[in-house]
Amino acid sequence: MTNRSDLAPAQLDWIEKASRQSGFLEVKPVALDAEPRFPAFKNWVDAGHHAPLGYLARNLELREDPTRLGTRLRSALVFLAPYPKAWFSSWVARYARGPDYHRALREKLHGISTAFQDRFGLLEEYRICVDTAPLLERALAERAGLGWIGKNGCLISRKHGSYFLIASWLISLEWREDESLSPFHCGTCTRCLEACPTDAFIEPGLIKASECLSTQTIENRGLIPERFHGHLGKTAYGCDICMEVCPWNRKISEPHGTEHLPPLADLLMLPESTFRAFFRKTPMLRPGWAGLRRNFLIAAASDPRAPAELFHSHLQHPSAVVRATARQILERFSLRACLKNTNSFTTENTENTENTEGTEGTEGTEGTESSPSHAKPERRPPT
Ligand code: B12
Ligand code: SF4
Ligand code: SF4
Repeated sequence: MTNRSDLAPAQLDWIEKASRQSGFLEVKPVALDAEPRFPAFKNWVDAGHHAPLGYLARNLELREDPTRLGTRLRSALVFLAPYPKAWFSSWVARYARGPDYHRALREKLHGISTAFQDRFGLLEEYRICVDTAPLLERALAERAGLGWIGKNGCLISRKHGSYFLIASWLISLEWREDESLSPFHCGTCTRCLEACPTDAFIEPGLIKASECLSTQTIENRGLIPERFHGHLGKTAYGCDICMEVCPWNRKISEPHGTEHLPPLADLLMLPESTFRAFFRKTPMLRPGWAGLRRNFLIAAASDPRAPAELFHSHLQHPSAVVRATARQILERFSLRACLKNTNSFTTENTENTENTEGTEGTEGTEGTESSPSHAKPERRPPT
């Protein structure tokens, strides 16, 4: 027997159908409640392992209990969205090979929410979260029964592996069913922990954010410390290594494709307008144009055939971070001679953790917690 303010079975059926039609892999409901994983998160932050992602230490009370994200929010529909397959590049993390997912998924969920309210009546309150709220999204998806949090820290589904994104629609209707948690299926496997090139795992399931290549190539706007440079020979934006080795992704894996990007050295020699045209509307602008160029420069330097001229020409780049990165590379190659004739670069302040604060907004994109420009207020119907 359902109460008037419960999410009714017919409504859930409708949501499941709408989610399939919108291309989601799966959707499941879960009651909003105090987050059992919060103490682990809090210990992680208290130990400073979140640095330099300062936004993760804010709004802790909201992460502890997501009902605080809205006075009338009672449950969440958690959606799994497949990665885009718009194009292929071995240099770019899979999730970023297409349109910006924050925008794309929010639009889809807004569409579902509007159609739901047209059909079943206005919700008292709702909120759509795609990295845009201080919400432990993996923990919420785990409680919804969509999978387990693996030793690589990612949510893994028996059916879909872990190459997906999570989007949540928090609503004011109640969901009263008990949680049906997926068992932990990692067993004795430790492949991800061993494969991580930077030893970023503090312990299974938890990483030290500053050591992760994803942080360095996406969140860091300043110089990338040289100890990471060698690892950017395999990836230039984000990192999928701890998912690529996971046996649960074996069937889903599509490691090959036709490379969409020109060779990095050619890409970096293109006029700025052409360079930008490649990445416009992708999530790859999070580190900014300069950050992206910095990443590609470092990755290009892993190829011994890359011409020194490529790095030398970047000593004149308008961005201090790009100039300093070129200098890092040239110095590493013992090509200091290339610097002799240029006095354009002296000492410039390009701190490594520049701007990693306050990007939570999508939170970090919580980027719209971290990029406040994305943090548009949710449209809430009047009560
Ligand atoms: C900050 C952040 C990052 C940071 C920090 C990552 C991290 N592991 O914490 C950086 C920039 C490094 C990052 C990288 C990536 N991210 Co990210 N990120 C986030 C963000 C914004 C917050 C995550 C967070 O709170 N981290 C802090 C940790 C401590 O909390 P947690 O992730 O919930 O971890 C839980 C487990 O560790 C568990 N736990 C505790 N103890 C133990 C012990 C054991 C044994 C186990 C198994 C688990 C466990 O409890 C913790 C608390 O809930 C979320 C969006 C969101 N709001 O949730 C996206 C999110 C987690 N990221 C996502 C993605 C896709 C990625 C990348 C794959 C991108 C890429 N290709 O480069 C990598 C994967 C790196 C990895 N192995 O985790 C997806 C994950 C989808 C999925 N299948 O899980 C999310 C959910 C975004 C989204 N909306 O889809 N990310
Ligand atoms: S994403 Fe890459 S660097 Fe980060 S923990 Fe996984 S393997 Fe390590
Ligand atoms: S590689 Fe192994 S230990 Fe790591 S997440 Fe996958 S199954 Fe779990």
